[in-house]
Amino acid sequence: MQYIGNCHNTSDGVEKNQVEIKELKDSILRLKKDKNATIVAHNYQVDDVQEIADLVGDSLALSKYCAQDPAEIIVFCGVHFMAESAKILSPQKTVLLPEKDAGCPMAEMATAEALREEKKRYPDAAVVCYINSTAEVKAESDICCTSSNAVKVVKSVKQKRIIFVPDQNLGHYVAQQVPEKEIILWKGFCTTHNKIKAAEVEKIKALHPDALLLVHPECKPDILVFADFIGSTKQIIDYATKSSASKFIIGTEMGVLYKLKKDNPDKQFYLMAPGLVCPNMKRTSLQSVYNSLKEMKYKIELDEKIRIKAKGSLDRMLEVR
Ligand code: CIZ
Ligand code: SF4
Repeated sequence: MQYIGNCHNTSDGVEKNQVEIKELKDSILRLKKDKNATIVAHNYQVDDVQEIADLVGDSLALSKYCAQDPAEIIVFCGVHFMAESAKILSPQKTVLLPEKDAGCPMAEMATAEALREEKKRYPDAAVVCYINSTAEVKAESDICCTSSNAVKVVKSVKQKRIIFVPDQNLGHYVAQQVPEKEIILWKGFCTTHNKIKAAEVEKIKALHPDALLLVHPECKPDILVFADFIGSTKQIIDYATKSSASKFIIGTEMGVLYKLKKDNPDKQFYLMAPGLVCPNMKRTSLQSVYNSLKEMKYKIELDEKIRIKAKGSLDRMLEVR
């Protein structure tokens, strides 16, 4: 979120002043109450959207929360695969994605058809899919994982050979942690984390030599080597919050800075590189959340056969301890 004077340059490109923002937030909260809805926001959402959410977290925590929450309408502020995961776990609920085109390029790098071809090439392999994947790809997979539990999930699979889809960087990181498995990497990547260059990391480390570097495993291997800690958004937030250190360089999408700073007002946080901004995550604005609730858009719909198979992948992941 950029601040221009006392105006917010919202992601819908319309500048709003503090009074208008407060009014919009109040209208959203009124509408939410009238409609018996819940609003959840991913850690990468803009600050204002995180502020009005009932829960802010990672995709899995949000989907689990939606499944146990009594509200019949879920406004999922995030990207498409996340709202889809909520719908997979809560088919009876209306799940709304405020911005129709908020997709995840990484999830779109794997299609069910291409995965079926890969499975034919490696008939003895199990398929582990990162949660950043479409419902169709989840349905074609044996088990799902997140960036928090990918190592545990891969270790839990009985097959020695594993097709890991779609993130090659997370897959590479997991392969290093679980050398007893043969991991076949898909060629997908996150267009935001993948573009960070080692020279940028060296530069910020030189500027803050006493800061700990916390990095997301969607970054490339030549970036992960610099890290003091590698983890998901939740793990990065928890690590910085519990740590006795006071300065941190954050190697994931800038949205996490909101919670990090809010929960740790006495600590210093620096973004690892200016490019750590996901344009799809930044599409959702207060205005789009309002429009979503008012006009009940955009509804996530899933083919029931695919949903049940995709749920199998998620359920098997939830059983891994
Ligand atoms: O699972 C999520 O929410 C994603 C995409 C990232 C993370 O590390 O939390
Ligand atoms: Fe997809 Fe990367 Fe954006 Fe996450 S940060 S939604 S993986 S493009």
